[in-house]
Amino acid sequence: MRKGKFITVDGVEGAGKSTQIDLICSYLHKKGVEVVRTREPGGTEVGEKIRSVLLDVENQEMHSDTELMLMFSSRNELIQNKIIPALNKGFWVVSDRFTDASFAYQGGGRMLDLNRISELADWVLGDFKPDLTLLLDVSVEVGMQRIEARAAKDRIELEERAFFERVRSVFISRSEAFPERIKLIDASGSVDDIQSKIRSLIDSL
Ligand code: Z5A
Repeated sequence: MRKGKFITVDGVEGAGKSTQIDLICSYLHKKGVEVVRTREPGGTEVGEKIRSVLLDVENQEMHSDTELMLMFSSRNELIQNKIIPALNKGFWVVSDRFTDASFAYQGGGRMLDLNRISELADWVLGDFKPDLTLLLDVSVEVGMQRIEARAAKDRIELEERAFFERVRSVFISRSEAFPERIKLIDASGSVDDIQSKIRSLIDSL
């Protein structure tokens, strides 16, 4: 029995997901809600090992289907061993990225067939889905400017700009296709303005 709520946060690099998730978790704590924070790929012992393989710049030859299946392998581990048990105990779960990212990055970025990704999603998730997805939307340019000070890029961050434009475009299409679940938030403004929009969506949960 699912007693807690499941919130996912997604968007292109530098959209401010980590920054906003910090604030979401402290907001929920203040309201007396017990929160489990996680991320994808990763979030479990096995998932973090899969994440290292996925983001390792040495793995340039990885086939796109392999990348997709590793994303879903990490996700399966996270759902079965962390998210569902936490929701059943009444905790809320906030995840930095989830399945929408596979449609955006592997479907949009890598141009894999979206129907095949849907089949995989059905296989791994069945009817399981987030209660709320916050899609933080910024232009690729702004997102890249925000993270350019970072020391090193991971394997996926090394992609060219057109890749991230396709990623963003699939994210936006999904928010239009699933407006009840995915709320697109203009994330180009200040951290506080974005957080206040997020809080009103969370309050409605
Ligand atoms: N991936 C995939 O391909 N398929 C999948 O199914 C899944 C994932 C699940 C995981 O990276 C990679 O895996 C990711 C997608 C892929 N690949 N790429 N590229 P990740 O999620 O761990 O990391 P990321 O996506 O690259 O996130 P990020 O770069 O850490 O960005 P962020 O969390 O959205 O941003 P942030 O760290 O909160 O903020 C970035 C900087 O901007 C920081 O200096 C902040 O202080 C600043 N910031 C934040 N908000 C603002 C505002 N509002 N104004 C100004 N500055 C701000």
